Amino acid sequence: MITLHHVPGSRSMRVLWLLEELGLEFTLRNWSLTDGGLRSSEFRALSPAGRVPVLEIDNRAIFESGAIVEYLCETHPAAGLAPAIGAPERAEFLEWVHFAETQANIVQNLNIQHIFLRPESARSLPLMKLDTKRLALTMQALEAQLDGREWLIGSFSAADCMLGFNIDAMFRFVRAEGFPNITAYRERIRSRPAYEVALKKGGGDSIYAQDFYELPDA
Ligand SMILES: N[C@@H](CCC(=O)N[C@@H](CS)C(=O)NCC(=O)O)C(=O)O
Repeated sequence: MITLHHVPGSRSMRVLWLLEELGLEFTLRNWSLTDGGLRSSEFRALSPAGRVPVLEIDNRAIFESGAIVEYLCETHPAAGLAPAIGAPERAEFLEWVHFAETQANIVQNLNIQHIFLRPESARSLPLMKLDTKRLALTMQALEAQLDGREWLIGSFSAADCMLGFNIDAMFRFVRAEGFPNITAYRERIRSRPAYEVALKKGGGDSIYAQDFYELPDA
């Protein structure tokens, strides 16, 4: 019995998508970012920092999306969604699994500044500018990695589930012009049946009310 603790549209989408790619049966338990549930003792017993995702599997609960993704790949090697431990290609796979989280943290800062912080006077324009530049740098790195590749490490892997989650959000803060490889990659992701099923099961409303968030005037 596998249970994914999930918030629609959050990093738990990575795990939801991977579970679908692996064809595993699981139960979804939905939580909210705003009703205090993630701070409850019940949830903190599963995730000490009160964050999703958490995956209950094999008689334990695993937190941190990257750890869950690596664990699922290691315990389902026949699916071929990660190079084997010790294989030469493994390092590149791990780089992109963890790069995805570096990038997601920058996106999260921008979400806080542009969307969640109220009143608007509480925002920091220097931080917003800095994080927009840092996000653009990660996108340049991604654009270069995808040059001549359909997927991050060549063939589809769980690193794509980690990073694919970021794409919709990154284009809210940095315009897509100049990133043709990422734009085409997004289309390839959207055309994966498992991704489509994952979105249907766990998508929910987006936090974004606008297609694009300009930096406020200085
Ligand atoms: N590095 C963690 C980050 C998890 C994380 O920050 N999740 C967000 C949702 S995307 C969350 O649960 N936020 C709740 C909070 O900060 O209170 C991972 O990849 O699992």
